[in-house]
Parts: sequence; structure tokens; C-alpha cells
Amino acid sequence: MCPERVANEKGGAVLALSKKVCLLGDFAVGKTSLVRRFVYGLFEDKYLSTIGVKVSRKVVAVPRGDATIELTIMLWDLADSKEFDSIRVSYLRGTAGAVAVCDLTRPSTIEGLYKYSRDLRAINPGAHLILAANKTDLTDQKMVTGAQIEAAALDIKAPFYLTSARTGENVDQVFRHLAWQLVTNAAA
Ligand SMILES: Nc1nc2c(ncn2[C@@H]2O[C@H](COP(=O)(O)OP(=O)(O)O)[C@@H](O)[C@H]2O)c(=O)[nH]1
Ligand SMILES: [Mg+2]
Repeated sequence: MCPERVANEKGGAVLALSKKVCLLGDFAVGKTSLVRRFVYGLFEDKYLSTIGVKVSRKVVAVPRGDATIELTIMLWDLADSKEFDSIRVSYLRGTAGAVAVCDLTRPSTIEGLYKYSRDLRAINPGAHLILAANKTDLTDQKMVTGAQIEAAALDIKAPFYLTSARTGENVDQVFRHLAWQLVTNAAA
């Protein structure tokens, strides 16, 4: 028996897991664009109006010890944040993680983060949350400082990334960070 082969076989172990992840954030911050970028590698300038709730699926491989976890991320994206109040319980129920999104060109979208994280944790205290401060490519329209984002992230107890659905900057990192947390948590 060749030990390398044993290691390889062990390393080849694949476990499958599926988790619900919700996108949270005010109107037009870029929720749908981030999902689209992550799942399809695409960006469109026009407003991608979502009707009701759209669920997209992406499988990511997350290494864990010698094994690989094939994590199916079910991404829930809600159309209109005004609707959120009436359906938030059903939208958030069973969610294992969430990406809260704000728009670096609109400071008011930071305030919303507090409400979304409160709602998430009220329904799902153990859910993982990541903050995506989006539209970092719009450098000349930026109205929010890095320090403000850092403070908000600390308040809502979420790691944060400065993202751009347009250029793709840090988009994979957001979802992969969350995937890693979901897998780590699931096996605990
Ligand atoms: N420049 C730039 N525009 C973005 C970015 N993300 C989204 N947008 C634009 O912002 C608008 C709202 O995006 P959308 O994803 O529909 O927002 P949602 O309402 O949160 O789902 C659209 O016109 C997008 O093209 C980004 O990272 N950079
Ligand atoms: Mg949308």
C-alpha cells in the first residue's frame, strides 16, 4: 500500500451540505447584482428588478481537514425592501447565513443594516452575517468612509468587505468567507 494513495483517498472524501443564505439591504444597494456576479460572473448596468423572492443556487467546494465539503448555497434575494417588513419572518426562517449590503454612495443605507441584523438575529440567533459595502468602484461618488463601515461592521458584529458587483472586487471573498463559516459551524 502506498501511503500517498491512502492520503489521496482520504483527501477525496466529499460531503454534501446545503444552506440557506439571505441577501439583506435597502433598495438598489446591489443585492441582486452581487448574487448575479457570484453565481453567473455577470454584471448589468440596468436595474435588475426582482419580482418577489428569487432563489439562486451555487455549489462551492470548501476544504475541511482532509475532506472536501460540497456546499450548496441557496441564495435568497428579495425584490423590494418595503415588502421586507411583511414577509421577513418567512424570508429569514431557516437561514444559516446572510449578506447585509450597503451602498458606499448612500450613507442612509448604513442605518438599515442595524434593522436587518436585528431582525436576522431575532429569528436566527446563530446565523452568520457578513457585511458587503458595495459599489467601491464609484470612487468619485463615495460618501462613506472606511472608518464608518468599520464601525457599522463592529456594531452588527459582522466581518466586512468593500465590494463591487461591477468589477467583481471581493465578491467571491464575501461568499467564500460565509461558506467557510457555514461549514465550520455545521460540523461543530
Ligand atoms: N457602479 C456600480 N453599480 C452597481 C454595483 N452594484 C449594483 N450596481 C447598480 O446599482 C443598481 C441597483 O442594483 P441591484 O443589484 O438591482 O440592487 P438591489 O435592489 O439591492 O437588488 C443597478 O443599476 C446596478 O447596476 C456596483 O458594485 N457598482
Ligand atoms: Mg434586487
